[in-house]
Amino acid sequence: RTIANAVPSSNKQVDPQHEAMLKDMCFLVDDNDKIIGQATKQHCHLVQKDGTIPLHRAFSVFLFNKKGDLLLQKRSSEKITYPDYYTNSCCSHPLANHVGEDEDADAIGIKRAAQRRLNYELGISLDSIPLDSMHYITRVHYKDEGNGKYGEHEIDYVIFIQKDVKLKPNSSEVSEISFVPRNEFDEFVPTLTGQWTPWFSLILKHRLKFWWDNLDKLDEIKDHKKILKF
Ligand code: DMA
Ligand code: MN
Repeated sequence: RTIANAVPSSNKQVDPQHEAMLKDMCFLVDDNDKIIGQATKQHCHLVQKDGTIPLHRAFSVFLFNKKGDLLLQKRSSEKITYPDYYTNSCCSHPLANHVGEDEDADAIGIKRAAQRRLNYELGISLDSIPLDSMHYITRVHYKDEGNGKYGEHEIDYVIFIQKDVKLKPNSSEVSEISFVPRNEFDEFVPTLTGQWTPWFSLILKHRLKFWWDNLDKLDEIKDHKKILKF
């Protein structure tokens, strides 16, 4: 099994679009995921002199097709954080500059943000991923210092979707995609030479296969109370 080239590779200049998105406003949260403020995407990802990174709210989507194969992506080389890393289907942040993405009830704000980014990064039409097709599984708190300049420190909402959708990846975000069957996953991972994002690696190490094996009963395994700390 090889990973398919979804789009032509792009050159390595700092993309003005990615630079502009550094001004987006993310939500700062406390350890209990209560919103305590807002800060630019740049500020939220800059590793401070003392090694701290502001804790902010994020989400990770795991998109499965009807057969139960998981969509993986390779981040484009233009991404400011973790360029060229392999990772799960789609990740991003709810933003203060988008209406309603701070709404906590049923993680509806996160689902709105996930729908927006699935459309932007993977070209999935909004109507094929309605908010009620998204399963909020649980939250994960993790920190990673990245390249020492830009890293991550997030409370990450894990969202599962199982649906056959049409993909049209955005080459400034995603350079490769592949749907991987559950029974080929363990052999497939070592065939890739690049690095995996820390959040994907942690979720894989601690929970992914258990969740994947329970795709048809996600309601039984979801936990909206406890925040996992990896
Ligand atoms: C950020 O993902 C969210 C997680 C869970 C790491 P990202 O870097 O892909 O977000 P964006 O593309 O919006 O910068
Ligand atoms: Mn982040």
